[in-house]
Amino acid sequence: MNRETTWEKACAVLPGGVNSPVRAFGGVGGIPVFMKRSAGAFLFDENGKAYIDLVLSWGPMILGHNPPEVVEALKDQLSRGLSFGTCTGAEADLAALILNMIPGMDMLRLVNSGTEATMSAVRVARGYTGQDKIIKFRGCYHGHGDSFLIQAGSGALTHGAPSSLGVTAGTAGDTLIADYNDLQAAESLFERYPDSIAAVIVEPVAGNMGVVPPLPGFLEGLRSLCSRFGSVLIFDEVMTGFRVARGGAAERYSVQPDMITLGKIAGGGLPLAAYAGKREIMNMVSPLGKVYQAGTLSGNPMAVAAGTAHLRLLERMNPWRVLEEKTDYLCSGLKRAAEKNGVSVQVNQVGSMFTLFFTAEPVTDTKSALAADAACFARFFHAMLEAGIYFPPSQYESAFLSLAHEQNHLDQIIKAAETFFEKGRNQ
Ligand code: KE4
Repeated sequence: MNRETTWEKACAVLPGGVNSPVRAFGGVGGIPVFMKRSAGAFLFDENGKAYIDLVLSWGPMILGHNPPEVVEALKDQLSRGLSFGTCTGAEADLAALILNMIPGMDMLRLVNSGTEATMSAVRVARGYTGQDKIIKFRGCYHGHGDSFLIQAGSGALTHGAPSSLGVTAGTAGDTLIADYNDLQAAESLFERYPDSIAAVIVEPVAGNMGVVPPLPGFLEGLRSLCSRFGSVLIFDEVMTGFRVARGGAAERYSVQPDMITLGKIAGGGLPLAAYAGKREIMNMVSPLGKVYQAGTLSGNPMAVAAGTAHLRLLERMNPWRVLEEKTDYLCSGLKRAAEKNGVSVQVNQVGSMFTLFFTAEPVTDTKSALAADAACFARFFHAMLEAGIYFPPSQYESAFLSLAHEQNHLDQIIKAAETFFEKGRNQ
């Protein structure tokens, strides 16, 4: 069956042919590639063509696809059962492992997606403070919970609906918006609503408008504002957790939030996420407290087995320095190739997450990200795809490296990019 036929079949039964909008190639045009297998640094399409994978399931596969230790742990759990809906010792062990890796959190609740984690964290913050409003930042994406689909990033930005239909005015009215990296704007919101803000939720490194690092003082400033006004500071580390450092961005930037949300890498490729907090906050969560949150498959044995094996492997391999060196090498190679051919690019990188923006101006927020030449990115994306390299299909997403990406893979990416830039110079 060819790609067009498969696409027609998918479009007949799935809205836009996909189960998540950003996979639909809407940001780059064309028909998505249907992948059938993964291994190490590679994805393979239905015709067996190999692609160096820079999406890595949107972040989770930091050690490369299908780490043998994770696969073995799943096979072992398979022999004991798929899902119980009961307490298990393993879920408590995983919670303890995660709490030992991230800074300053006392308890956590396992859930099934980053969206569940962020929705729950905000509900708990509202229950804990008795306040209704939250502050989020333009271009940040915290999953598809109603409160977050206002000026959101990721697929919402890619598909031109940063503020989704179906979100009630009441809900939207409780979400206050400031520009990312604009501490003054956040402070003004606190001064305007001094006793109403339950939480600030922020991607401590933005990854959903493309990668945008926090400017010096931004995270520290949010910390002091939340302390001053008695609001909960939530670091949404679904993407940055276990990615930019062992303890995520909280460790990398030495800023201590009150709650942290996690996902992606935490599940080792299976649906598992978590929200964590200081004890006095997490004591609000049912059945201890009066903030309700639940889930049939929360902490299910298969996802817990994968997440536990993945994080234990990360602890043993301690890959963060090597990952950063690989990404430094790749990003400097891309910059050099573009400069050599007179192509203006910004390469924003934190650890092993990065984005190539086609613009001469620094990208520090949504406005400057939107000013980049997304049409040129689309041409770049397809040139790379043709060359067997799978970048995220949107200018407003992060690319990732894994431990499985070898030097020759990085050189292949740089060479393919150089060929594109050369053509760009001659166009
Ligand atoms: P999920 O509900 O997709 O597991 O997580 C939502 C989420 C929350 N917070 C951050 C910082 C995130 O990046 C995400 C999800 N990231 C997108 C990629 N930018 C997931 C890909 C998709 O939507 O298909």
